[in-house]
Amino acid sequence: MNASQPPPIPLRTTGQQLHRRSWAEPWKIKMVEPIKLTTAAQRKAAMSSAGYNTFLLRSEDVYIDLLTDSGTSAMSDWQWAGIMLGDEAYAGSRNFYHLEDAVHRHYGYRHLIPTHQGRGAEHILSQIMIQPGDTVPGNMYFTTTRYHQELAGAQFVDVIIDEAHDPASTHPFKGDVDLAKLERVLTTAARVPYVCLAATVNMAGGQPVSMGNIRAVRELCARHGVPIMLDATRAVENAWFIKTREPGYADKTCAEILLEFCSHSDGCTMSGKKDPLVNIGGWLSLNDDTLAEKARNLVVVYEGLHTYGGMAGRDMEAMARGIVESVQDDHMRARVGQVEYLGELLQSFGVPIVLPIGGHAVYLDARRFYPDMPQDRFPAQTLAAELYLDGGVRSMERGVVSAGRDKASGQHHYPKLELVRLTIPRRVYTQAHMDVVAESVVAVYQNTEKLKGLRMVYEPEYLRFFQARFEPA
Ligand code: P71
Repeated sequence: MNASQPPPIPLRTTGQQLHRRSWAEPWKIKMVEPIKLTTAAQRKAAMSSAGYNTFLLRSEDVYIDLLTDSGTSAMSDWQWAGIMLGDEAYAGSRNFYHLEDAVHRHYGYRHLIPTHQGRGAEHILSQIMIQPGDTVPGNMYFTTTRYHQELAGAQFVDVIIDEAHDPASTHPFKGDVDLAKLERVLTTAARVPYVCLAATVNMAGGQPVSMGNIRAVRELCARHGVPIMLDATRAVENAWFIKTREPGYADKTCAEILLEFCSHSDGCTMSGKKDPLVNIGGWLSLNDDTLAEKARNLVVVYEGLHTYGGMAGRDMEAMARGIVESVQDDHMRARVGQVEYLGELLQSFGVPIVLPIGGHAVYLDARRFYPDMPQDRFPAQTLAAELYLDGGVRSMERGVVSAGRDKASGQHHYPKLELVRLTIPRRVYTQAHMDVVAESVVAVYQNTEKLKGLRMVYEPEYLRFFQARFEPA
């Protein structure tokens, strides 16, 4: 809690101390969306017909949906008002220029190429920068990011610090790059087209990168003449962690920190569905004129004209306004604060979670829920299914199923982290929802005995976690 927290009040009746929160969400609710409560029998039937994969559930069968924070945010009245001001011209929509202005002002990059979502930007970036045989170092992989790099012919090499792979390490910046690992890649690889730096790091548990680290990465890369491309999907959440954890930044605003952070990179890919508070959209930003020209050429093939890139004018307006709202300190305090609330509640019940608590999600350590379950019985997939069966809470597997198979050997990648992500949509759920989630997780944690895990009965060729099907082992 911050320094302006009021002192505790002794309660007259019991003498207990009432600790006062110094803040709540900086908004009130104007419109509600009803959600359905289900019975245990209904959930059992739904889980079975979804092949024990939470991606295959119908959202109407879900009570509290923590599958993802991607595209699930609630927009503000100001954003909805902007929707009505969409200029749906094919070319040169005014909303594109509003978006360009917001990106320039808050992220600082010179060129904006809109895309339908983050992976659209990853695709364009990978195609214009990567040549077959290249190596792309990054601070842990993200599924779609790595996939597009590999599709363009590159090999991905993880250069994140070791602490990131240890769910119990409380390193405040587990997203940091290990400079020695990076230097090794830069000096030995045939060609490195760019370093891919994500902030925060989703697969590590929503963990941030420090300003000190990106500065050092910048210096190292500059010596080797290698550019840095940021995955800025949750860079504002990253800025909040810098503000609250890194010496020297407490008095700076998120907006100031974000600009400084991005200034150490040469461009970014962005999934607008996260930090920027919209349901769909994304962009690619570049500082280099020649590269931007290439990207503008390619975007018309896959996404749309370079002034809409797959988005409607109204979508671009909502995102331009979402960006402005997302960099407000009050917003970030409540956003990251809610994730912290759930995480601390779970910790107080002894539930094994990834520490420190991340920016967009609380990650359950599935290995410690089922210590005797082999990884090829899919402990995290099992835990996600159990959580749904218990209380209708939908979560996401982030373990061996997500990691996929090694191209050469055909074997599963066995990641050290076998996690279930409870991802909090922005401005959507109340504290009572978080309490119910915690109760459900605790119930599942106390009832792990008879579980034998799952067997994969259908495995799709690409990004298998989305559509794979399972049966109880
Ligand atoms: C998330 C997502 C959405 C998702 C994507 C793939 C599998 C499961 C869920 C998307 C990200 C992301 C980062 C750091 C790029 C993308 C792709 N995350 N970078 O966490 O987190 O963006 O979905 O807009 O194409 O649930 P896109």
